[in-house]
Amino acid sequence: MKIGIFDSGIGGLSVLYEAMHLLPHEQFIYYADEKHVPYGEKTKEEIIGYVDEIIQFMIERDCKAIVIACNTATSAAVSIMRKKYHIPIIGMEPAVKKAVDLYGKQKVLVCATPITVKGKKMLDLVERVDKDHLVDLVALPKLVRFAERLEFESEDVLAYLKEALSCFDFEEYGSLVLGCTHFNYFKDSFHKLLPQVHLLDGNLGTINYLIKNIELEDLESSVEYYYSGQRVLGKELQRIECYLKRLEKMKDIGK
Ligand code: DGN
Repeated sequence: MKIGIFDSGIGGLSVLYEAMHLLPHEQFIYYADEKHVPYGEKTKEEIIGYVDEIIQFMIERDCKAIVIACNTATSAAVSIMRKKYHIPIIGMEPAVKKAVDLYGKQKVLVCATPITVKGKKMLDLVERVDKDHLVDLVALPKLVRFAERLEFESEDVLAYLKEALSCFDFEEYGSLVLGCTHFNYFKDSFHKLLPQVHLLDGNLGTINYLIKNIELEDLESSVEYYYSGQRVLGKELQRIECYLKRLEKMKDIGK
């Protein structure tokens, strides 16, 4: 059987990337809901509808477990989907606890989409782990659009980040949590602005949690890609290759 991984767009490829390394004998379906990206600008009800459709799609294609590789969709829909379906549904958990545990002598900056930043899931998580009031939250909605048009290193990206983070005194921060899977493509820009800060994402934790919840198989590794239900083939696969190469380049930055 397969493992389904999905996101509103290509952010979740960073989770697939991690999964392919940790699970070299599994078969994957990756689904980018390109028709509805960015989820961060949709209503909760709309997101629940999209997520439900994708999970049904994956179950029909023999998935034994599903990873919602999107913090926004996790925040809006994971608990409802877990009640509805009886296979493991794994959500994203921003690495806030890890940041506080490892670097909690200094402040922690958590970046995500507006829905994630304001969502109950995030606020509960911060309340649970941030005993010393070290955690600050900031929404960076434009990064998702930059990533979707393969714009990673432009002056505009850096200018946007500078402006959006201008109210924070970088000297006070020891870590920055990437609370949106699309943000993994911009580790070099974050690192340029905050060179002394450790960058953390929730991908490893998510895949480790997946591993605990599935029966592992010994299959020939493969990935099928879909854009909102349409199989991605031929030339379009090259775009995905570009994204995966970019992730390879980012993997050790800010560790
Ligand atoms: N990649 C998604 C996340 O982790 O929140 C964001 C997607 C979006 O559409 N805003």
